[in-house]
Amino acid sequence: MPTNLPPEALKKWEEYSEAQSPEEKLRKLQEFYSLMPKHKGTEKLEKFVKRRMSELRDEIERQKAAKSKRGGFAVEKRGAAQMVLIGFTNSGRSTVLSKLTNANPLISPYPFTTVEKPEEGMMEFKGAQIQVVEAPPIVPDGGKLTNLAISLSYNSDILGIVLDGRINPVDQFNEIASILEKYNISLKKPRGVVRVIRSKAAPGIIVKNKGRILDGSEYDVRKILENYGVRQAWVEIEGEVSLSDVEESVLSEKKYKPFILFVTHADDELAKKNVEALRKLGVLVIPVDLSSEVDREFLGEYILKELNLIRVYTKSKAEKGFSERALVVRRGTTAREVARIIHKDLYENFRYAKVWSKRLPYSPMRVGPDFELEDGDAIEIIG
Ligand SMILES: Nc1nc2c(ncn2[C@@H]2O[C@H](COP(=O)(O)OP(=O)(O)O)[C@@H](O)[C@H]2O)c(=O)[nH]1
Ligand SMILES: [Mg+2]
Repeated sequence: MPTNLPPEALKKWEEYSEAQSPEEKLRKLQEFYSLMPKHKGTEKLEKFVKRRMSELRDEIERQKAAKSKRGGFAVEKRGAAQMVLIGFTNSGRSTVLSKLTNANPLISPYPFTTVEKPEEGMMEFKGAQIQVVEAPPIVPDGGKLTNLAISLSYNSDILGIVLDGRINPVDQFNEIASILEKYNISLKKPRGVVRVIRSKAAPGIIVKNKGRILDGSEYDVRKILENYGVRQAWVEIEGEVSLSDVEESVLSEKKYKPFILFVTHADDELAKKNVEALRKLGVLVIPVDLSSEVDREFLGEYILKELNLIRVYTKSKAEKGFSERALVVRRGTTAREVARIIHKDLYENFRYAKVWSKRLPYSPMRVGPDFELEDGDAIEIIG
């Protein structure tokens, strides 16, 4: 563990953490590698460094290739969260995208229509927006398209897995899950989760412990992250986790992704049976057919909940009503943190806040800086 690293190695690690381009990151990491002691206690770190170096090399290569071709495939995130639609060709990804958003993707019976550039759109629902991106199709044998779909998936917040209801979708689902697993994307929710959300908006390393740390304290968690060069982040702990899980969350490339299943051709008789079979897996299944609508409100709320996000409506003294657009923040965000997001002055001069909410005995209720907000709360900050 980097705790016992010599100071010059630690310094290099910091430089690596702060480096912006993959080229610079690779250079710093190579220097770090030559400075770090190599023994039993640093095995995990050594393995990580090697893997990371090879990933960075790949990334540099990919960037070069993309530049020479034009464009590239990263889709910049917008809205409260990004859902990437993946599935085999012709499964109905474009159809789902057009049901959820205002996007007008090319829908065609010919395989491999969506290849050039990912189509995207915004799904609007009460107060918030979720970005929906259609990935290129997954091809069972792998290859360029699959790699693009995987890298989009890896960077997404949640996956929408699109299955053709007529062709045994349980098999399709298992096949997709095992392909994802090969690329370090796991669909299985672990018993405990440590989520490190790095953000310049975090005033330091803020630990939100909703679970239990089995072999240490929140202080230990902060120390470990500091040692890995994390300075500003929200750290969410759910379920039972150990300090080694905390370390893993920074070192490991494996990522858990929540997902939703969209089953197309749902008005087909066979598909109806298949939808029931998928529901038995205990996951959210949204049936889709050409003639009915998808309930965006329900879907949007489900996604926010899955991602631990809440909508908060704000109001300033000058305004009569609350904002139509919600501020989407992490669950457990406090009144004072909301003030910080709105304006530095509000944060510094925070006196108290008024909160309107159905869950309170009366509204508005006067609350202090540490009051934790819930989905749908409305708040006015008094400075
Ligand atoms: N009847 C019916 N046709 C569908 C459904 N979903 C997709 N399709 C058709 O299947 C073909 C491929 O759909 P598309 O959305 O382009 O698939 P993609 O390749 O995954 O993007 C198109 O001809 C669609 O009209 C559905 O739920 N019902
Ligand atoms: Mg398509």
